Amino acid sequence: MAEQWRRAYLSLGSNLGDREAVLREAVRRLAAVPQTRVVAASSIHETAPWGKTDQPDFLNMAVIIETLLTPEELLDATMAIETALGRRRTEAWGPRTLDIDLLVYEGEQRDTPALRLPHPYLTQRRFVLAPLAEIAPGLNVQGKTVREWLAALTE
Ligand code: GSY
Repeated sequence: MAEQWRRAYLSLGSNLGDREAVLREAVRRLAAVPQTRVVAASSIHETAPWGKTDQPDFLNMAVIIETLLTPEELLDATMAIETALGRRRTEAWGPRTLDIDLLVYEGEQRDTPALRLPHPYLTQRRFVLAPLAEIAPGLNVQGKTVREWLAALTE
């Protein structure tokens, strides 16, 4: 069967260390993942921390990739990049050198402890939607476009 490249949409965030350098290196490393190519990257947004607010501001961005990897293989690859760039999994909502969230994987849904697709917070977080709307405004997520979800946010 012919290989099938599929699109996936990722959110990247950093609020420790040289945040911008970390994000740029993360995009370079995503482009170097086997059987994967980066097709678009948003600008970098400075955002106030959501949830646990007594931590430094984040830099966030969104990336579109095309890949032959399964969602689970892609998750393994993104976790390896997080670890390589200094992520320590200590506090659940605390500061982190790098967070890569898999938001949407074309044609796939998951609801496992390791992976939920689409990402459950995607439609509710401005720090995710605003960068994503730059590069995928018309992406449909649960019946609305990213642009519409962003316009519907109240906070
Ligand atoms: O879920 C990603 C980590 N994270 C972030 C983030 O990336 N950006 C902002 N602004 N707040 C956040 N809170 C958490 S947890």
